[in-house]
Amino acid sequence: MKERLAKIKEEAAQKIQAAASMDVLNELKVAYLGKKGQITELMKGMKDLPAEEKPAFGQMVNATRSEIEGFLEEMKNSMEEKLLDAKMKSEVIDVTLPGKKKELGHDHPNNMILKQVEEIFIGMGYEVVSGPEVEYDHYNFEALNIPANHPAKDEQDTFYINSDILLRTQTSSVQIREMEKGVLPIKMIAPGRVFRADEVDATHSPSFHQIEGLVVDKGITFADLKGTLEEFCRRFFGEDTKTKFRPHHFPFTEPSAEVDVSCFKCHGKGCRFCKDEGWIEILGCGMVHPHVLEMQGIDPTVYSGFAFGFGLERLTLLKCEIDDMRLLYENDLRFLKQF
Ligand code: 2NL
Repeated sequence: MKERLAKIKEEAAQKIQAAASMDVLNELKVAYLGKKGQITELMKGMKDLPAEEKPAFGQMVNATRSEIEGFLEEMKNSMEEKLLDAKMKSEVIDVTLPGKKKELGHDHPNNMILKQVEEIFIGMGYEVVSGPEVEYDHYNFEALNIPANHPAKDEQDTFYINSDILLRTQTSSVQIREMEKGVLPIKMIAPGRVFRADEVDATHSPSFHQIEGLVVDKGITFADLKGTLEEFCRRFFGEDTKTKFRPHHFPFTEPSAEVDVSCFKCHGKGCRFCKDEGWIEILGCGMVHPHVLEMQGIDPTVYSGFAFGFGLERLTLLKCEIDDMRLLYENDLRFLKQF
């Protein structure tokens, strides 16, 4: 029996030494120490031995078992060490290799222009305020003095969610919400996305951006409106920019005007930017209609205000010399990288 155990042990030691992988090692463990392994089988034979031989036999088999366990453990450790070694070698980092360049993007042209506009108004003491894009008819139309039969309310111009809720067509709703809060004076701009049921072409898109401005305080006059917008135009288009206020009509302002700036390209001589007119139309404005103030609980005999609105894309196309609005939405890097 002693010889048999010695032989098993020797054979196990050899096979374990020669094992080429963890899998083989595990198979050997099962073959010797498993439920049907050689050592276990030997133990099972113990019941046929005379009682006095059992303890010595048991001790011998257990000793062999521990030794084989020791061989397995040792081999396992050395294998793990080798695997780790190989892994370390394969993952060596060559710190002398040139680094991978991180491509840094930049603002979208629309955002560059938005930041320029915001900067100018913040410099004049304005607050930048935002509000919901999905809006109640009340804030988008009614509170702005736009009657139910107004053409802008036509389903062909406005995206309705239901008869009461729509996608805002102007950011004026943000300013109505601000007036509704009842904290005066107000000096704010409201930039944001607006929606109109327009077909896509070089100058139209069903979703574009607007920047509206509102000032409400005691003693605000058309002179304040004019001075503010002239100053904005000079800062944005250049110091020598001239402005022209043409009478216009909006339901929410009275009086109302549209503003043209002298062409910043040809300085009024006529070129393709101004379509040979020397002037470029850029915004609409006016004194807030007394009824619009009244509807928000602001007394028009004590307070007055002016408001204005322009399209962000229009400014971007002009300032960045882009001739098709669709380019702003296609996210073609070849286009975007030019700015
Ligand atoms: C345009 C004209 C304009 C306003 C927007 C406004 C807002 C309130 C009250 C009164 Cl809360 N008016 N906004 C006023 C005049 C013109 O935008 O041509 N936009 C592209």
